Amino acid sequence: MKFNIMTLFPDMIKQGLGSSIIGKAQEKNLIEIDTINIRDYAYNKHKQVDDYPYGGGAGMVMQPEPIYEAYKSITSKLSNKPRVIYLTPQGKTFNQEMAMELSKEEELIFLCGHYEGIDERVIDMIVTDEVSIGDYILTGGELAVMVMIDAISRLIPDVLSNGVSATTESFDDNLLEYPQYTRPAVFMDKKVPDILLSGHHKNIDQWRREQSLIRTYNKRPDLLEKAELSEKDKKILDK
Ligand code: 6GU
Repeated sequence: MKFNIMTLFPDMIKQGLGSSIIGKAQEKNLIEIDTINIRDYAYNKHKQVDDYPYGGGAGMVMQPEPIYEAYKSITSKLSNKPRVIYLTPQGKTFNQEMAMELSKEEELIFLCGHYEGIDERVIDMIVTDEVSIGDYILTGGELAVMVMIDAISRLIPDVLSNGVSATTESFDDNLLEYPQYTRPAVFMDKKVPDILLSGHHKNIDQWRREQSLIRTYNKRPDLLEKAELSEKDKKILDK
């Protein structure tokens, strides 16, 4: 997967995604993250990329030309035009389902806005998807794109070393994950549940399913409406 990010703050992206699992995934060429500095496509000698809003009002608006030129620099050699995702609080709210859908693309382009926004004409011309990461306002799209790239990349084969952990996890089937324990078996008088030390894998699986159901019921009951529940699951929840 290749991610192209149009931004005024490429260092923020490179730093934020340079370490840990996403950093390793780049080293292993499982993903490629290319930042395009919109300011490199400024069209006047002052490297200006924003201007006052027509009609007045507070703040500055990002001008269309540098963004369009940055976009052309990515796509001019491509025969298949990638989707262009504009990060905005006005977009559709990002979730696991969207992450799974986007992880199937070969290449994506992200557009990060700043200031009071972007001239509407260039949004109309190049953007295919508008995405928000939640109902609050950030200073720019950079943190949002980092959130999206992290969530998408961990779904790409081999990015997570443990092949099962991308699937056996919260939200995969709209249930929260069961509780986890590691050594020591007793910590400040608190014991690890006996069943996990029993070695009975079938009983352990059953206990974990129960814990997932109970947790989801207690912490995120809204998710249960979307979960696929067996008759046995329903009986557990009825108790
Ligand atoms: Cl994608 N951008 C900005 N600026 N603020 C946000 C957001 C995006 N998602 C939530 N808040």
